[in-house]
Amino acid sequence: MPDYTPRLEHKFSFGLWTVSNRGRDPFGDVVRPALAPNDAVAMLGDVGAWGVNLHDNDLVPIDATPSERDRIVREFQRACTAHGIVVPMATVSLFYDPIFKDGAFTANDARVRAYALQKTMRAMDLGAELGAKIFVLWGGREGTETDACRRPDEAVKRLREAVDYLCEYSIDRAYGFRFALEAKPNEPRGDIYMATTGAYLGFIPTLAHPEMVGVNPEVAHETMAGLNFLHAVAQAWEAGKLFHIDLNDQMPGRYDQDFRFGAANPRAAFFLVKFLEDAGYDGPRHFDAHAYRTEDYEGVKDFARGCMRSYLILKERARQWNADKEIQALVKEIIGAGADAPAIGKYSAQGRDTLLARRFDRGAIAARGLGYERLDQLTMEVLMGAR
Ligand code: GCO
Ligand code: MN
Ligand code: MN
Repeated sequence: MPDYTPRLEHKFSFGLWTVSNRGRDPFGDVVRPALAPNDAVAMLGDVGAWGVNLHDNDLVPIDATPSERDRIVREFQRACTAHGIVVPMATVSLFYDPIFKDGAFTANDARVRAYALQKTMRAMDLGAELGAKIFVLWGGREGTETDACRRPDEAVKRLREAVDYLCEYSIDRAYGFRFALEAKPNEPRGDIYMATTGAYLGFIPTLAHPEMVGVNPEVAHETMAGLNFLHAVAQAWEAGKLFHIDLNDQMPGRYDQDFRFGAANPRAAFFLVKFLEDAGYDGPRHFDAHAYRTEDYEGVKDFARGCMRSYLILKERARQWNADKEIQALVKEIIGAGADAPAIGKYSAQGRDTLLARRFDRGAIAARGLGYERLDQLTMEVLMGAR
């Protein structure tokens, strides 16, 4: 029986806001009592997690005095040390306070934009103090209900100006942050700018310090839009931009569900875990999800353990898939098809002439069955534990 115990080297992290989620939704109030940040850290230590991530205000209330802030941070650091938990990522809440009702970096009121930068710099100070090296920016309120309010290209310019400014701040203070931009198509705004990970991958090269900026794709966010999350992750990985990842689960076309990792679509979760493991992604495996509203804090622990355990089970299934002789023979055959085709590679006059002169037997090539049904069934059997 393989061992599915989470270990520090697996780099499983949870947002402070995830295990502390109290189950409030637009239709009903909280169902769980408040969980103090230090108790959340104790819980994460207990379930075997490696890291905790936080928004500034998950830890420090927005109106805390500097001395209150320092005391809270000290006590939190003590709790992290006591429970063997690190802080790999920090972020900033630019969505909760009413001042952000029209967005933060893209808001029309210049005071809101300036305050958003000030708040983010302070959140970076906090993150750096806690040892975080990744800073996530999720523009939850950067969007619209009506596009009459501003030109969307103006929003892109404002966002660029803000990210450029924050890169300079990180350099100035020698924090060494890598920024991870997180896309979401909607919720809480009617539409959010930079709706997909791909949109951010197009935006990053236009920045002053593109090398400092990558993405933080989230399963639920591409899935809400009916997109293939793995394809977004793979594009980010291939571009060297997969700085962080938010794991959870979601049914397409629904509200933002934030289910336990693997709960809604284990098949998609399998291909994702297989990709991350095969590619050698070595960043945090961050669970940005929360327990069902039906649960008490014992249920929250079940939820947290379940996220990590499902990841490890899928990782073991991926290992099995890679070691399965029948599957590997099929893959080899599939990938090796057409070995006698003229090489493409880099453009050259000789290559061009060879390719232009080549005759292709379209009928014969198209007539060949590819065996993907068999391959997929074998994959499903690995996944379902039948092999
Ligand atoms: C959401 C987002 C957030 C962000 C978090 C970090 O849908 O609410 O996923 O949970 O990940 O705010 O910036
Ligand atoms: Mn989310
Ligand atoms: Mn997220």
